[in-house]
Amino acid sequence: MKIQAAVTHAQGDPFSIEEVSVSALRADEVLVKIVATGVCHTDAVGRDLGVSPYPIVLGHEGAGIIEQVGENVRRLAPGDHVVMSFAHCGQCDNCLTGHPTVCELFNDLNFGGRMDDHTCRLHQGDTDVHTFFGQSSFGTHAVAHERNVVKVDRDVDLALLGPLGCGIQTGAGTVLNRLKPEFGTSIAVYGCGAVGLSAIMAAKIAGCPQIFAVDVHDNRLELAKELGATHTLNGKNVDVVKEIKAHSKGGTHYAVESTGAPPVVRQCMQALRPLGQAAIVGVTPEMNIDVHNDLMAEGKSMIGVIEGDSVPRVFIPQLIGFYKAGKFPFDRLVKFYDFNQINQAFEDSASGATVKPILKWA
Ligand code: CXF
Ligand code: ZN
Repeated sequence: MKIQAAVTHAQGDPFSIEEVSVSALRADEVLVKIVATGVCHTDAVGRDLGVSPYPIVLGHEGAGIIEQVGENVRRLAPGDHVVMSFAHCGQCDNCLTGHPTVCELFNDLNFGGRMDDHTCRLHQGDTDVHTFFGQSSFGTHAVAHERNVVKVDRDVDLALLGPLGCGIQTGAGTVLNRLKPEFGTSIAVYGCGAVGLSAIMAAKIAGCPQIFAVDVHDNRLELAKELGATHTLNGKNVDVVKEIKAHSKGGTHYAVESTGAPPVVRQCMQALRPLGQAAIVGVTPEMNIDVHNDLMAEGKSMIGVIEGDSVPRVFIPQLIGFYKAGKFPFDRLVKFYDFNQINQAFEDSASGATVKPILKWA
């Protein structure tokens, strides 16, 4: 079949909406008519840094309606509302023990440009067009392995839900699935984009009485406060480590670092109390840390977390439950754009004008 999709032809090229052909479904795949799809920073990385082969259709926060299922698919049926998440093999030890975010084939399946059988599902004439995160949701339709597809309630606006498949589960899952702060413990969240703000909402759900939000933009800090931060710190104006230590009896129990900026990663470690744990979720360039002073001397730990250590088919319905109960108002982060404003949506994401753009087909 033929679809319309935003194609990236070469590294750094703007998106161009073009006709693309989709090969027939394989037995374990589903065809999803995309209603809307979120824009994540990793899509900009895919466009600009050559992490996956070109030409490619990016997009990995798709939400839509099942249009067709392969012959082995029993769990999903045409008409189901779904969110698509990251690809994983489902067979390795990490997948089988409930940690598909560290699937042995994670990089291959999400960034390798091909589906799990190593073929390309998308083409333009004789040219292979590569896929991203096993979905390529920047199109009118997307094909995914049924394993990566989460059935969701019909009584929630489907257009809102795509970002649960990546950015939002990354922030919320890091707190609720990985750090699991004990009731009464404190947390600091560095960076108030979609990931950081989702971590703040999750920390409120977990019952953290002190939630420190750190950013360099006052409007983000305002929003952080409305979503649950008890203290906001603008890193441009204050000594973040000193302030956090002063207001948290010597440092927080937990931290989530979402900026990926080395000086902020260091601050995040220094503002932990002894035995504190920091989850690193921002992609950080190679950097040095003082292992003795920042980690060992005070029994601290630094944990890498991908996609909130989530099992999407378990965690995304839980997040929707919190949203319906008014405890997880992630709709406050989003702004809708028509699909053909895709380049504008990326500009607004990069400038910080929009926290979480969502592209919607008319
Ligand atoms: C990514 C972040 C970088 C590592 C792979 C997963 N998550 C989403 O965009
Ligand atoms: Zn993402």
